Amino acid sequence: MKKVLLCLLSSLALAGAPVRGETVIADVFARQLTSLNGQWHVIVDPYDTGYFDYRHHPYDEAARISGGFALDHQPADKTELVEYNFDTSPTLKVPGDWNSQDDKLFYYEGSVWYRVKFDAPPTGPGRRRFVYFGAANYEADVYLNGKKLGRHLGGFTPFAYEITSLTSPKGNSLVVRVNNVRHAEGVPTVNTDWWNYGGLTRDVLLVDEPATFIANFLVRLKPGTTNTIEARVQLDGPDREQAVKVSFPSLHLAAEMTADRDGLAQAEIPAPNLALWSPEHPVLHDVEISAGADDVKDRVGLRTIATSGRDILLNGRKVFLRGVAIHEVNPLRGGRAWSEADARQLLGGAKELGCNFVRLAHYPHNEHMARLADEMGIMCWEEVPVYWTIEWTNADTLANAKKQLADLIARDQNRASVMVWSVANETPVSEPRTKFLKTLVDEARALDGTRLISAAMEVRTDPQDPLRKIVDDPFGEYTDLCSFNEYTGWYDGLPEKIDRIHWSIKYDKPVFISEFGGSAKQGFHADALTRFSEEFQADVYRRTLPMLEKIPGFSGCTPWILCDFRSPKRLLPGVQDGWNIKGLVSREGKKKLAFAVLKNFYTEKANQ
Ligand code: GCB
Repeated sequence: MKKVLLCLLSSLALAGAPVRGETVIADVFARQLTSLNGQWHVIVDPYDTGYFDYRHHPYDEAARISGGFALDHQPADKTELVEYNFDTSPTLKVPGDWNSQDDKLFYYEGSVWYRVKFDAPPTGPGRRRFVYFGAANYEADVYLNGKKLGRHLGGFTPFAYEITSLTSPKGNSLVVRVNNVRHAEGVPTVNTDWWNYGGLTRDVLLVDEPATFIANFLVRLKPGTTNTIEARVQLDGPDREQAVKVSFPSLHLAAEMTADRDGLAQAEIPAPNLALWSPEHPVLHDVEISAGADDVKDRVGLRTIATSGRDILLNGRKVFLRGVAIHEVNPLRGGRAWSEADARQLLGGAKELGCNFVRLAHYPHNEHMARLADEMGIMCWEEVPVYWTIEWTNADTLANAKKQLADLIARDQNRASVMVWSVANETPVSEPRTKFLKTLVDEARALDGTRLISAAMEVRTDPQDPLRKIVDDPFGEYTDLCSFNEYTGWYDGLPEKIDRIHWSIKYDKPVFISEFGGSAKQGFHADALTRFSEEFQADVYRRTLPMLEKIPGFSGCTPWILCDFRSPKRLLPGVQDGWNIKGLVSREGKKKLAFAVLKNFYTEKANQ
């Protein structure tokens, strides 16, 4: 398949501006699916030649199709100059980041055009078809048979477009321009301590649905109760005012309702003697939702999470969060984690440490993580990539962050394991920053008032007393947890300082230490004062844990971090070599000494 390059006006149909918006399809793995995963042809396009003409005008905006890689069909006129060809281009695996698949793309930040061909038997009357992307980092322009479906921003949340009337029985061409260039106004922005993996990093699926279908649903305990299930179902399609049924076969419970004009159906179902979800008993109940020709199944846990003074209460009982932070990377394979097997490996590591909690840092991880956490009995903190500096006064940046948060909540709101929505990490205190984050808190509470809201805040040191650590970030007024990252003994002094510090914490809330730790090169042994030795890192843990125990309201922690991970900011040759080595487990999967220190602490905690 070829395409015309050069900027010639054309009389062919338009690629044009976006023709459709995104559609929410929650619980996607329970749908009627055709996977488009596999080897896709790719064109690496550092100058965005397929996107801009030679005057640097986007072909999309000019509504011209000459040039541009969006189209993938034979030019009618064989005399046209064609300077690209998907068929003879190399391939990359989808899902997968490009950096870890091809050495030449290891540091690449730019555009890669992906193309897959697929057949699509007619949907039949009264059916609809969508193309669904689990995630694409960071910007994705999606075209089907030359028509633009839309542009999606944000590298870690799902999106779907309707393609019902756009597919042919044979030889459809789905083209995606994925661009991972960092932008000051982006979420995240240009500066992060993790690798900017680009590509179609999660599943790409065709989803077939009836004309009116169940777009999303929410099943949870009615707030303030443990004996009433609240169900909400959102329909999408032309016949919204129809009967909806929600049933829990193993509980012998069901409710029938009718959706309103907006497609929203709601019910409360009395449910006495419910077995509640907890890490010790991660009981999941089958749930079936049906509406007209559509039918979706899931397994959901039911539980309550709340705070009372300085305590975190799970199902009304005080709980200590024995956690660890995790990046969405598979250190052994290198690159982004995306599969259920990857999730099992990462959460298995947390289990082995004795964790009942994980912080999924610093962006939404793939859906398998929370699903598996539901099954394995691991509570989760989920986060959006509002990280370090962000353009706090930029309305588009705020809209972007809000959308990422809303899309994450829409995807994971039925996961009992998710206890915390985190709206930010280590953002510098200022009025515009606090206003920005407060908007996100309001958004999260409006969408889901049943989970704890937090953010990883920063600690400051008393200018008069270097041993006095102060937590008084004004944003702490708005969160349910008083969570902060603290690196005494690594970025601040030597480990012995840890024993001497004291705390002034403004908030009468549960105190959660969202990060602490230090770096160690696995296998490098020295005395406990030698930086980057396993002994140094173990000493940081040995001293930090008892110090934290003395903080009133200390309710849990997620030390930084389970596994070493690649970071372009970690450049020390022979030691870091492009890796952040604060992991308790190395890139070879080997445990460092600190692993056992934390594990022992958690074992004692679990037995208290
Ligand atoms: C932090 C950041 C985290 C970094 C870590 C470090 O405070 O939240 O993203 O990777 O410190 O290793 O310095």
